[in-house]
Amino acid sequence: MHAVNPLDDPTADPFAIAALAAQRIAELTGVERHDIALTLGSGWGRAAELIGETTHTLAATEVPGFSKPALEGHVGTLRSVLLPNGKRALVIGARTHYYEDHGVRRVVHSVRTAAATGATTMILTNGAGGIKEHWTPGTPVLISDHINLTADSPLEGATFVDLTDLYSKRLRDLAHSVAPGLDEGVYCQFRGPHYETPAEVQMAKIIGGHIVGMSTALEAIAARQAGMEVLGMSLITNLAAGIQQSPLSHEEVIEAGRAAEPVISSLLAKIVAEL
Ligand code: 8IG
Repeated sequence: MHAVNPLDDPTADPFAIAALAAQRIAELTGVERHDIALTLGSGWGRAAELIGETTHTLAATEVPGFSKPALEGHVGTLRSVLLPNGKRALVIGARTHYYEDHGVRRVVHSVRTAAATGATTMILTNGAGGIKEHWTPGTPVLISDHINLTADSPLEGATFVDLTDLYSKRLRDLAHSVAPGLDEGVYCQFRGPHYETPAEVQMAKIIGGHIVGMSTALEAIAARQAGMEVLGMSLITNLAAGIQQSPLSHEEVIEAGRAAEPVISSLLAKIVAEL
């Protein structure tokens, strides 16, 4: 059985579906509004346990517009977490990637839903490749800006949205205060799902990129459109192709994420505690 996703109807209003999804989350959790939202990418999952008390776990498929995760290691759940300071976090463990080919509306639905639940801060995390040689696998990096190489946008029609300071300086400063020495870099979103060629990595470097990945930029744009303040963090699980001499393997990437998970998750929890 393949359930129909309402976002696949081109005449549907994606914001109305996000509002429905938020309403469903409120019904299922009894939590009227969430203050912050976190999308936990590979390597970041444990942060869900460290930031506070999970009071409700929903299968993403219970909420309109969400779909089953395509990838093992990506948990298809939405959690409502009560933070020690009394705030509420919506933890999104169900990312739809652009390379899944369901269209950009499905990619950014979780972000729009988070905004519709009331969240004003969006924390986007991912596993990614590093272009700076001193970033050994397991290094967390703050995203300072992005280059969107998908040639796509979540904005539809003549919707002009300013992306200056998209990755909030205020939140980056806060992260630096919690974790002195945290590095920053410009995130390049490629379509994937193949990793880059070494020549493409050199291109990314020349145009100002430091991190290569397959998510986050499109999500960040949607978050800005929704008026949210964005914090982006990458876990460097591998050096990008050609920067590291050995071929990239998905298994190694998963393993690097697993090894770094306790450290980076507690780092993220410390940042969330300061929000
Ligand atoms: I984990 O090297 C991870 N995700 N595009 N390139 C791209 N995405 C990634 C990489 C990488 N590593």
